[in-house]
Amino acid sequence: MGNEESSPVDESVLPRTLSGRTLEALAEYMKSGKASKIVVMTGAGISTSAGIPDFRSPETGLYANLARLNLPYAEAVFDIAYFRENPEPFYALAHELYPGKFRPTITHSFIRLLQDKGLLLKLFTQNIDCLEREAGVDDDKIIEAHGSFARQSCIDCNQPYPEEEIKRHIENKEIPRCHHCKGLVKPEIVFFGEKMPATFFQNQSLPMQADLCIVMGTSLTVQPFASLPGMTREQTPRVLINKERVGGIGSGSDDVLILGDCDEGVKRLAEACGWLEELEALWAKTVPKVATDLGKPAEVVKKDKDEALDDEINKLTKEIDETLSLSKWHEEKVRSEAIPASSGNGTLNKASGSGIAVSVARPHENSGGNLDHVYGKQTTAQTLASEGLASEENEKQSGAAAQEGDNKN
Ligand code: CNA
Repeated sequence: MGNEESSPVDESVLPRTLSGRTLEALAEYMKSGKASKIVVMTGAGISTSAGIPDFRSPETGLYANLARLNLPYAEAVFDIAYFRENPEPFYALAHELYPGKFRPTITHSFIRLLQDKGLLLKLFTQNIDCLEREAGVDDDKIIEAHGSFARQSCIDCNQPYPEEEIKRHIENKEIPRCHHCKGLVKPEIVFFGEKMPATFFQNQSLPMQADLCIVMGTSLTVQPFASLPGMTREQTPRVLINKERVGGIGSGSDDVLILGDCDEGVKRLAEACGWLEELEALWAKTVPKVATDLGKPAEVVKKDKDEALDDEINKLTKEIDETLSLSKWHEEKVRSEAIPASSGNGTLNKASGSGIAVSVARPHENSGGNLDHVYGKQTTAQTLASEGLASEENEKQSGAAAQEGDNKN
């Protein structure tokens, strides 16, 4: 298993597999054909340049905006109990984020390139935006650890719901209902109170088979996803392409750090491998279609990232504002049921329909717009502690330890 010590490996320690802990040595290894089973692990950072806001950060303020809109707590948008009572806010958000509105980044195309070269063993992503799929990564290569918009089903009878129909409903801002039992339909994004997909647990030990592990655009703070790089074998090279050092990567004998913007990082790596032209050609194919399947013009990729984020926040704020003014009574109802006045510490204990009790100890009303579940740190990793995973307290500790590790370096 990979070494999870957080201090950087001593210079005197020789790499076991690579000829050096540099981008050039990594490229040499990749070109040699020895890296034929690559696992890639990604997070929100690979989609920020596509214009998808990092919902949690104070800079974008998206969740601060949600909180301002009188949701009982910002996380309610992704809370299954709240959704049952009031699905409109989620669908307002889905209208903004539904796949087809954003162009994959060159980093997504890099993953596609690995697949085309027959080198991709599996992509583990925490993202729900489906941009890997839009870049052409095959369904059977992707593990969406926190679910995604790729599938949808009834929350009561679990019947799958047709994609074309949900697209139409989302575009028309209507709430889809199950054809079988009239229950609510929702995309299979993992909400508070829901289990992670079984495919995650079925593939969790796959990194042990890998001969290269590439981690990109994630803070590696959400468990159990954050443990995946540690599942690799000791001698397996691991590369981190990220703005900051995370998850103790850099402590192993064959860890390579490519710190900075991930689009730039993958371009440098592709160039060193002699693949840059192919990569750029693949990315060029991802230019948005002139018309979407819905017959409306696709949103053109914004020239300026800040402009794109502002637009998203403003649009979403307006949508949800409208929605909430229509359903105020719902909110009051859920507020009174979900947060009893006597709860004092803001702790919300939920039990999902699947019978898995999830404890989310979080001062919702003081969340500062921090949506920690699918979209943030110290989530329900926590949630995910279901499946016999660590207790929430333990999760917090491991998150804090990872953070501490980062701070040390
Ligand atoms: P995170 O905790 O926000 O961490 C993102 C990491 O990426 C940080 O270490 C950043 O420094 C780094 N980063 C940001 N931009 C770049 C960039 N351009 N180049 C290189 N590095 C960059 O996000 P995680 O994914 O680790 O957190 C887990 C949550 C966030 C998951 O549950 C996701 O579902 C959720 N999320 C997903 C999306 C999406 O689907 N696009 C968007 C926002 C949040």
